[in-house]
Amino acid sequence: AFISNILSNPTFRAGKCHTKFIDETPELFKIEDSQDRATKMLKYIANIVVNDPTAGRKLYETPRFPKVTEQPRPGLKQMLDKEGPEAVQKWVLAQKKLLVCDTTMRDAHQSLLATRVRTRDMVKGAEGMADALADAFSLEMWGGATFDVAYRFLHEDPWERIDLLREKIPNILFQMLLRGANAVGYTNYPDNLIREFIREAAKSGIDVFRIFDSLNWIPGMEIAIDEVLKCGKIAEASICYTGDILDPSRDKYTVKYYVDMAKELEKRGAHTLCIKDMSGLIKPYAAKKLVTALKNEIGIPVHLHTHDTSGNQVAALLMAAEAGVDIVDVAISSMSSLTSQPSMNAVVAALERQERDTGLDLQKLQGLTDYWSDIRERYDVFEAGIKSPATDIYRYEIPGGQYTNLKPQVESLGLGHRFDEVKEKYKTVNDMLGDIVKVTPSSKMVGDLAIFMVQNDLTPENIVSKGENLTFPDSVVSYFKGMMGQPAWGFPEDLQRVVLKGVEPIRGRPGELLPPVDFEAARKTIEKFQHNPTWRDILSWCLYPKVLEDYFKTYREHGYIMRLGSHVYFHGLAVGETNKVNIEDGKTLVIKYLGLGDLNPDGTRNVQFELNGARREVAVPDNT
Ligand code: 3PY
Ligand code: ZN
Repeated sequence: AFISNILSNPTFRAGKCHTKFIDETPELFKIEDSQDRATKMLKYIANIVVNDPTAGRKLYETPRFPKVTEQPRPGLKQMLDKEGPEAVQKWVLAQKKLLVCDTTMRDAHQSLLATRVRTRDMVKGAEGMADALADAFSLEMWGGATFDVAYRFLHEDPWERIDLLREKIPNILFQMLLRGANAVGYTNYPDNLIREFIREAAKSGIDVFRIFDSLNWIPGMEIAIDEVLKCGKIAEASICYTGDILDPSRDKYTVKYYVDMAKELEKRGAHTLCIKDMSGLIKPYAAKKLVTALKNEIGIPVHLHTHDTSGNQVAALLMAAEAGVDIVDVAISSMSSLTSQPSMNAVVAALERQERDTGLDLQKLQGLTDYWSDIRERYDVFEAGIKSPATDIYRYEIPGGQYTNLKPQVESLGLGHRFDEVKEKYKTVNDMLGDIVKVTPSSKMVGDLAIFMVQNDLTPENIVSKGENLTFPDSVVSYFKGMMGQPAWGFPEDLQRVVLKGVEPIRGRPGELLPPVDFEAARKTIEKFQHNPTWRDILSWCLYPKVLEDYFKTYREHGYIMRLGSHVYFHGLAVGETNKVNIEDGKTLVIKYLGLGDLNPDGTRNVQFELNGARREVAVPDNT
C-alpha cells in the first residue's frame, strides 16, 4: 500500500522527488485511509460490472468544453447582493431586451433525462455558463425533483451542488423551484420546516425562489412567500396555467381567474410573477392574450415558463415577447424542446436585431450547446424515447416531467400495453375531480388514481359503489383529506366519502395543523446512524428521512462516488478500460478493470482490477 501511495504521488510521477521526498510527504503514510477509500470505490464499480445489465456499454470521448476567454462579468447577482430585490425588479422592468432564465440544470434534465444529471457534469461546464450567460436573468439549477433525486439516485448532496456551482458562477442569480408548502417534496410540511429550509437555501446562495401551489391555492404559498421576503431574496410567485383561455367552453380557468390571482400575489409582496405552464398548454395566441392582460393589470415583471411538448412554444415565447413579457424560460438547445423548455438558441436567433433582442451571443451559446450535447450522451439510458412533438398534450394536460415518467411508471406495474388507456384515464380523473390544476404533487395524485382505475377496472360511473371496498392510493387519500390544500371548486363529495372512509377532511392550511418539527429530536435520531450531522443534513432528513438514511449508508459503503466520471458512475468499466479518479484530497486513483473472477461459496463474485499499477481483487454479491 505504501508503494502504491508512492507510485500514485504526483511529485513522484512527475519524476521530481528528492532525498527528503519520503520525510516531507506524510500522505504516503495515510495507508489505512486511502486504501480503504480505494476499496470502497472499487466495490462500487465491481457491483455495477457484476449486476448491472448496462455495464461497460460505452467508452465516451472527453466532452467539448466551452471556451472561456474572460473572467465572469458582474451580473444581477451583484445587483441583488448590493441593492436588494426591489432594485433588480426595477431594473428588469426598465429593460427593452427579453431576459432569459436558463433551465438546463433543473427542469430540462428533469423533463428529458429523469432528473439524472450529476453535479460533476454541471460544474465542469459552469465557467462556460458564467461567461455566455452573464446577461441572463437567472439560472434555474435547484429545487423541484432535483433535490431528492440527487440523494436518492445520484448519491450526492444537493447542497454541495449550490456551493460548487457558485464557486464557478459568481455573477448570475441562482433560481430554485419551490412547491410552496410541499417545499421540494410531495406532501405538506410543518411551517417551521418550510421557513428553515428557505433560510438555509437563501444562505447557501439561492436568489430567486419560484413558489407555486399545486392547486393554485394561495394559502399554500403564503409561508414560503413571507419567508423569502424576510430573507431579502426575490420572491417569484406563480400562477399555474391549465386549460385553454382561447376555448370559451373551459370557463373555470379564464383570463380573469389568472389576473385575479396575479393581483393577489402582487399584493402579498411577490417581486415577480411567473406564468407556470408546466404542461406546455399555453398556445401562442393564448400567451399573447394572457401576457397583455397581466402587463395591463399588474406592475411587477412577468416571467413565462412553459414546456415545448407540442412544438408550439418558441412561437408562444415570441408572441409573449411581443406582448411585453419580461423574462422567459429556455434551455440550451441540446437540452431543449419536446418535454423540456424551448431552445434558447432559437429564441436568441429569432430576436436578433429586433426590438426585443436578447443581447446574448449565439457563438458562445454554441459552445454550451456542444458541451451539453456531449454530456447528454452519458445519460442516454435515461432518455424517454419521445422523438416527436405531441399535440395530445392539449387533451391530457400532463406536466413535462410527468409525461416522460408516466410510461416507465406504468410499465413497471406491468401495464405497459395499457398506456394509452392510462393517459385517457388521466383526463377522465381530471374531469371527475372537477378540472383541477395538475402539477406536483396534485399531478402525481391524478396519475396514481388513473393507474388505480385502470388496474381495478373502475369508471366514473362505478367508482363510488366499487370504491367502498377498495383502499385508494396514499396520494389520493391525502388529496381528499385536504392535505394538498383546497381545490378552487371543492371536492366531489361522493368520491371523497368513499376514499376517506369516515376520516374527516381538513379545511385550513395543513402546515398550521401539523406539529412543528423538533429539530433537536431530529438531530438525536440522525446521530444514531450518522456522526455529527450538519444543519443541512438535518433539514434534508426532516423532508425525507428514509432517503437520507439510505444516502448516508451508501456514503459509508462507497465513499465520495460523486468524483467518478458519469459513464463510470452509471456503467462501470469495460474489460481493459482504465479510468482516473481524483478523490477528495487531490489524490488520483488509476483504475483498470481486468475482468470477472470466480463465484465464491457465499454468493459473492471476485472482480479484478489494477489499482495504481498493482493488482487488486474485491468481492461483491452476485445478484444476477
Ligand atoms: C416540479 O414540481 O418538480 C415541477 O417541475 C413542476 O412543474
Ligand atoms: Zn416546468
